[in-house]
Formats: sequence, structure tokens, C-alpha cells
Amino acid sequence: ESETSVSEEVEHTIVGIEPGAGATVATEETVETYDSLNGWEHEQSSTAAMLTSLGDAIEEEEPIVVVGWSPHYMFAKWDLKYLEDPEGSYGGSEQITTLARTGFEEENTGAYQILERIGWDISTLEDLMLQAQDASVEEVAQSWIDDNQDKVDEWLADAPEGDGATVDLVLTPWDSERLTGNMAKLALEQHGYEVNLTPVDPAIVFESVATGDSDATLAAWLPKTHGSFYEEHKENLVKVNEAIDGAKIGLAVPEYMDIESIEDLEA
Ligand code: PBE
Repeated sequence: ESETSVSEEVEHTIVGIEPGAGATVATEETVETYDSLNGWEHEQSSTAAMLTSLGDAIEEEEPIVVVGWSPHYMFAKWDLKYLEDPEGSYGGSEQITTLARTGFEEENTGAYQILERIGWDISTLEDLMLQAQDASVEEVAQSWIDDNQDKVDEWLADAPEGDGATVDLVLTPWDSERLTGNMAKLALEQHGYEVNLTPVDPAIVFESVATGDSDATLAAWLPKTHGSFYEEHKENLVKVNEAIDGAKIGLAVPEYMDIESIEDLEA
């Protein structure tokens, strides 16, 4: 037993992200669920602030507990591990799902058919997110499209042309969704669609598609991360495709920390 526990060293604090994130809601539930997190503070701020704190801690080999997720470059840049979650309060493996408003398929068959086919491996997306640290998301999206025209051709094959029809896509402001949104936009534009991308908070993504303010989103993390938003609006949402499989959220710590589970933390 060390004299100062890891939990004391991190001042019983979880470094979180934006208040509106699904991962933030899940972290609030997690603090409620585990006795080991009794009295812990879940500090909410922003993804950028969390990444700065994480990078600083790793530089000094100090302990830190953050809200983490995959796909994200944090797991490529640093040696991190998820803490085991025996209560399953963060869910398990997730699908980043494409949702459309009811009626979109009938009114815009071509775009719907293309969205049904658009998807990526999680490793491809992680690689692109790492590239997006040194270039803009728009540039990275364009170069992936340029390098993968055969794949894009498969997405577009036999779908009716857009002839200038507009497709309004909403997305959340995280890199993974900014990348997939931009790649989908470029593919749809090749087929004669005009595409608007609007970044908003997760709650607004679901509300916007459900009310028909926008046509579709590639940003729904299901079943857990955005599960409550989906439940609220599912009567007015159509599941189009699981564009990315194997996404995940949870508490993450540097590998050098000598704990493996949320239950190893101490109240
Ligand atoms: N995330 C990244 C978001 C969705 C994409 C996991 C931080 C969230 O709503 O929690």
C-alpha cells in the first residue's frame, strides 16, 4: 500500500468534457453507480481542456482519470487504457449510426441510398483523426476521398443523381463526426447533391433530424452514448446504417497507473 492513494493524488476528480456530451451524461451515471466513486467530482469543461490536462499529466508521469472514447487520436498518441466497468454503466461496443428524418428516403432516394452504403473501419477513422492534428479536417477528408475513389464509386453506384437537390446534415462538433460528415458531403457532392453541414450539441442533432429541420446525421453513437436522445425521438427517426462499428466510451487512465477497474478507485 502506498501512502497516498491514486484517488487522493487525483483529488478524487474525473477530468470530463463538454456538459452536452453523451459521455458526460454517462459519467454522471457512473459516479452515481459505483461506491468507489462516492464523493468524487466530475469536472466538466471541454475536450480541448481535457486533452491538455491529459498531455500535461503524462509529461510528468502523474496520475489522471479522464473521460475517454474511441475512435479518438488520444489512444494512438498516448499509452492509455480504459478502466474496467463491471457495472456496464458506459455500455459496451457501440455503432456510430446514420439516422434520417421520416420521409427523407421517399423524397430523396438517391441520397438515402448513398447514406445506406457509407461507412468506415474504425482503424481508418483513427488514422484520419491523427492526420487531422496537423491538417484541417476538411483537407484530411478531401485527401481520403481522392485516395479512395473506388470506394466512393461503390457508394454512388446506381443511386439516382441529385441534380442540385440539397441535403442538410447535422453533426456533433467532435473530430470523428467532423471527418465523417465532411467525407459524406464530398461523396454526395460528386453525385450532384448540395450538402450543408451544421455542427450542434448531441441533443440538438436528434431534435433537428426528428423534427425535419435537417435531413440526416452520421453522428449518433448508439445504443448507449446517445441512447436517451434516441429514445426521446425514435418515432421520428429512421436508422439508415451503422457507419462505424466498435466505438466506445469510458474512464481512461495512462498505462503506467497501477489500477485496472473503476472499482480500484477509492471514495
Ligand atoms: N463523444 C465523441 C461524443 C460523441 C462523439 C463520445 C465525446 C459524446 O456525445 O459523448
